[in-house]
Amino acid sequence: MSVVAVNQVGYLLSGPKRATLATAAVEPLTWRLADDRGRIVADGTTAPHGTDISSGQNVHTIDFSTHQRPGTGFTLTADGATSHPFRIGTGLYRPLLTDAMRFFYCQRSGIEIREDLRPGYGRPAGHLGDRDVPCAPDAGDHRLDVRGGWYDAGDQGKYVVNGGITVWQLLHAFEHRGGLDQLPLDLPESGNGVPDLLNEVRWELDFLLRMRAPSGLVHHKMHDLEWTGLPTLPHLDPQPRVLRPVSTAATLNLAAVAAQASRIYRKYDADYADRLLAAARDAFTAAGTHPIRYAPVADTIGGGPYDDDDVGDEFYWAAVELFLTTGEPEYADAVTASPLHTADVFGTYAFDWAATAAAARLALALTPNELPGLDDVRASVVAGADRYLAIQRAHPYAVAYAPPGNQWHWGSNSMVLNNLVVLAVAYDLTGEARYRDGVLEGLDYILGRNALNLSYVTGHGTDYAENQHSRWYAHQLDPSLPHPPKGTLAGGPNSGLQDEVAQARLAGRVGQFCYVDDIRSWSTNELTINWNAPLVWIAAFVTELG
Ligand code: 9MR
Repeated sequence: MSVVAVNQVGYLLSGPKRATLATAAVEPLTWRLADDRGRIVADGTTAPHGTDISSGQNVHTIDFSTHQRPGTGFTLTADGATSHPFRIGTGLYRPLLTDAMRFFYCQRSGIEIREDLRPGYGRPAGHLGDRDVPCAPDAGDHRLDVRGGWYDAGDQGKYVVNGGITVWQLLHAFEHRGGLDQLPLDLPESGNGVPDLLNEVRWELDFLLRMRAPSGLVHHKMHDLEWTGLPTLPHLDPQPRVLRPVSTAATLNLAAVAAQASRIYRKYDADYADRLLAAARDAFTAAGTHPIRYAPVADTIGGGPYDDDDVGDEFYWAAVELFLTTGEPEYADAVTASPLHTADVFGTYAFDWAATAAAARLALALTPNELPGLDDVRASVVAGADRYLAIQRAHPYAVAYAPPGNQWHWGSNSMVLNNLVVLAVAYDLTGEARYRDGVLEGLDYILGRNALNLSYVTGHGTDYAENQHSRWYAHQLDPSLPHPPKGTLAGGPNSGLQDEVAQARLAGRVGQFCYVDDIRSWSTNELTINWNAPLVWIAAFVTELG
C-alpha cells in the first residue's frame, strides 16, 4: 500500500515543501495538492528515487514548493494514497517551541507539580528524601543534599552528564536564538522578573551544584538502588536512593555549564553568577587533578550507566565555556592546546551527552570572543554543515543523518535534530538560505515525513507518538494516568533493539522501522531531557523564521 508522508504540523510559506511517497511504482506518478474543501490547488509529477537505504522502501519525492498560498487542511494525493492533513503558513511552530520547553517542569523532582499550571499533570513532590542521600559503598562515606533537578527520562534517576548537556543546549538556545527571554512557560516562578526558560534551567543547575563531593569532584549520578517497574509515580517510589561514584566527566560537565550559566544569569542575579563561576573554576581544577575517573559501562543496577572513558572532549568543552565567560589566557591556552580544537568533530552525529566537542565548537563559533583563529573555528562548523547537508540532499526523507551500516543509534531523533543544529549555526554564520532550508526540511522527518508516517512529538500532527516509556505518564498501562504531555519527543528508531518488545516486534526490520510506540519499548520509545532539548533548540530556530 502506498503512503504519502508529510510534515503533519505544516510547512512554512517561505520554506521548502516536500513530501515522500512510498510506492511499488518505479515510473513518475501524478500528485495533487488539495485544499481543505477538496479543491485541487496544485499538481505535478513525482521524482522517483529508487530504494531508500534507511527504510528499504521504494520511494519518490513530491516537491510542491512552488505552492505559495497559506491555509489549513491541505492534503497530498498520489498513487491512490492521501497524506495526513497539514497547514501552510507562518508562525506554525511556536506551539512546538512552547510545548517542548514546558515539558521540563513536569520532569521536576522534589517539588509538587501544580495542577493549575499543568491541568491533568498535577502530582505530589517526588523524592523529598533526596535531601539526604548516602553514598553507595563504592562511592564514599558522606551524605549529600541532592534534592531537585529533573528526572532524566522515563526513569527517576538524576545523572550529571545528561543534565549537563541538556542545560548547555537550552542555555545555548537562550543565548543565540531570539525571543526565548519572552517565552512564557507557566511555572511556579513565573513573574519573578527572570525569563521562564532560565527559571526552569535553574532547577537543574542547582541540583548539579549539589552533586559536588567534599573532594571537589562531582558524583556521576544518583538513583534508585534497584530498578522500579512501570507504573511508579515519583512520590510512591519505594526504593532507597544512593549516590554513585564521582567521575571526571561529571566534574567537567559542571565546569562547562556553570561557566556558561554564570555568563547568562549575571544580568538577573549577580551573586548566583559569582557562585556559578567559582564552582566552574573549582571543578575544572579538580578534574585536572583527577583526569581519568571514568564512569564504568557495568554500572547498570537501578540506573543507566552513562559510561564514558574518553573525556578529552569534556575537557575541551569546559575550557571553551570558561574562556568564553572569563576571557582568561589560562583557559584560552587549554582550548588551543586541545587536539580537539582542530580535529574534525562533525561525525555521524554532531554531539550528545558523551561527545561534547562539537557543542564546544558551536559555542565558540557564536559567542562573541577574541580567540585567535576564530575564522577557522567558524569554517569548521560550516564544513560540518556542508557534510550534513550533502547527506540530507541524497536522502529521500531529507534526513541529515546516515549511520554506518544503517545502524540507527539509541535516541536517533536527537541525533537527527542535533545535526540540524549545526546547519542552523551555519546559517547564523553565513546567512545562506540552503542551511536554513535544510533545517526546515530536516524537521519534516520528526513531524511525520518518515517511513512510519508518524509524528515523533506528542500532540503535534495527526498521528503522533504518545506512549513513550515513562513511569508516571503510563496511560497505556493504567488509563487513570496521563500520556506524556504534548511536546514530548520520542527517542526514535534504534537498531539495537535492546528491550523485549522491540526484539519481539521489530527483529529484522530496516533502520527507520526499528521503532514502536509502546511504553515497554524503552530502547526505541523513551522520553528524555536531553532529547527534548534539541527539539527546543530547533523549534526556537524555526519559530524565529516566522
Ligand atoms: O541515551 C543513552 C544512550 O545514549 C545509551 O546508549 C543508553 C545505554 O547506555 O542509555 C541511554 O540513556 C538512558 C539512561 O541510561 C537512563 N535513563 C534513560 C536514558 C534513555 O534511554
